Amino acid sequence: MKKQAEGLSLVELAVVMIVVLILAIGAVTAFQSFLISVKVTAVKQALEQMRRGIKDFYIDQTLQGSPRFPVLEEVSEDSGRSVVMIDGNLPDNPLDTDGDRDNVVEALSEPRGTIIGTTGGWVYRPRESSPGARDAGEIWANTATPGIDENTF
Ligand SMILES: [Ca+2]
Ligand SMILES: [Ca+2]
Repeated sequence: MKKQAEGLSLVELAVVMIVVLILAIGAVTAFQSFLISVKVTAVKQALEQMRRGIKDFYIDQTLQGSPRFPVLEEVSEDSGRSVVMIDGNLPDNPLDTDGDRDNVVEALSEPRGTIIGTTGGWVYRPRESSPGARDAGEIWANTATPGIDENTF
């Protein structure tokens, strides 16, 4: 009896290609969620550093006898350096998608987590939103990626 020709039939080849395709899609999806988790971690670290810097600024001012939170221009890096960061570099919001990822906009009476405008970056509240609110010095992400909601961090 003659042995069947070696190699894959068209149907077998198609099955192999489908399996490879499914594996590739799985790898891309896993890589994308890895990238997102890196960005989420970076947002949390940036917020932690900025919040610590703002708090330290307030403590410093208090020790000098005139307690106050930094104004927007002192938090922002636009005038050269951010006074709340040791190295003067305000961190980027990695989930900001425009060219300027460390821009800061000012919150007035908006509740914490509110997205203000369309420039992304961060939202900073230099003064209390209402008398006695005790929310001055808050900072949050000015972006709300679906499924992440980093503005609530
Ligand atoms: Ca920066
Ligand atoms: Ca921006």
